[in-house]
Amino acid sequence: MSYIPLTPDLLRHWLSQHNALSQILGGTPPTWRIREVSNGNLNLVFLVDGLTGKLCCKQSLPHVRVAPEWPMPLERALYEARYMQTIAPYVQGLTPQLFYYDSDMFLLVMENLTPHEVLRSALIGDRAPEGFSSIIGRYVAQSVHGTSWISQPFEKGSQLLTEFSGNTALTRITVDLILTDPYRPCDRNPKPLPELEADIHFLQNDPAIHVSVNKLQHRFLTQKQSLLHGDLHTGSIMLHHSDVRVIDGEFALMGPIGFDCGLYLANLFIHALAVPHKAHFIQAEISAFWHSFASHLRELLKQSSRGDAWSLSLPSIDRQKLWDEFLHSILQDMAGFFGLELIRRTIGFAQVADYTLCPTPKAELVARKQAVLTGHTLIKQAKHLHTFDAFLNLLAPCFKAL
Ligand code: SR1
Ligand code: MG
Repeated sequence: MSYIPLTPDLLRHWLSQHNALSQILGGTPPTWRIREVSNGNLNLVFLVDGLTGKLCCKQSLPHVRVAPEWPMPLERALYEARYMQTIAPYVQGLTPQLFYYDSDMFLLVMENLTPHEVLRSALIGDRAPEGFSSIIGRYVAQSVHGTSWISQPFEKGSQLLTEFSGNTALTRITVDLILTDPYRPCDRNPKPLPELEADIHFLQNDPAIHVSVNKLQHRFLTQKQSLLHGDLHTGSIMLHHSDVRVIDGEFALMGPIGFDCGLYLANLFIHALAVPHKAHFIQAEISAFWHSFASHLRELLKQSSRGDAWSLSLPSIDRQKLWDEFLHSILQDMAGFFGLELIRRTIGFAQVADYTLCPTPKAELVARKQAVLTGHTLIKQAKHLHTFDAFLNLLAPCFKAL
């Protein structure tokens, strides 16, 4: 079949032509229950239930789903498939299984995660269990270590650069929406609450913040440390009790490790700003993420010796110093990208549903102002951070006020 955006009936026909997938579903095609459940910004998503099994089908559209006037190449599905295949050996069980990729239809067929729910919805509905962030910390450590120059010969890293450097359409979204638009007047930025206009004017006219944002742009584009998920927010994670899965790797690219960390933590933090009584819960998740990430990464570094970076053996004290410096630079990147994500989710094109939890317009304004102020502080202070506690201290004024 050549590319056509799917409907439930077209998908039923397509699935009926693919034996292995039809067998997973069981029964006959007319008995399959197919529901469109698209709710992200970009793609079509269908859930299919059969007699004996179920599937999830995700297809690229030739435009942004929520903004049909914004054209978007279809190849993002290919990069998502590649990302899933590349990291699967390192993150055992923390992603859905990919069953099939159709390069003509730009269609992924994968494990249907039920009764899992999207972490952002679970947080909003107050159903997220404690401790999920330790698992995300492990996921990030395993995926970035496995695809780094430290754990594998440089030829493999070069191959990853080749395989993912073409993901320019989605990287362009990140460059514009996260790293640029909030800091300049731009038609894509939605009209802000009037009370936020002064804060935004300041962000768009402060040379000191522009210097720091410029440096983060440069790090994002030049520090090809590992294969990143590239859009690791609470909408890119599904869970059911302790079964946590990372989904939606279509923004994958080689980049600075702190980018995945910063995006994830900023989205958690916004939830605490919107729902102040959950501040302690969120603060514990933020700490759990970092401690899990850092300890798993150290453990993996201890085991690895196959990379062309760090290939020479060192006395233990020098090796520890090398790891400390590595984690330290990840922490600084994490803080900077955390600040950028806080700001773009608050005043940029793709905002987050967590703010709808604020009980009054006044409460929402306070939450948004705190996000902008904290983002501003983090972007400027990131380079001066030496410990995770110092990072937490920059968030502390908000946590204390909540
Ligand atoms: C036009 S896409 C907007 C946002 O949605 C995705 O989930 C990414 O976060 C992107 O920045
Ligand atoms: Mg997504």
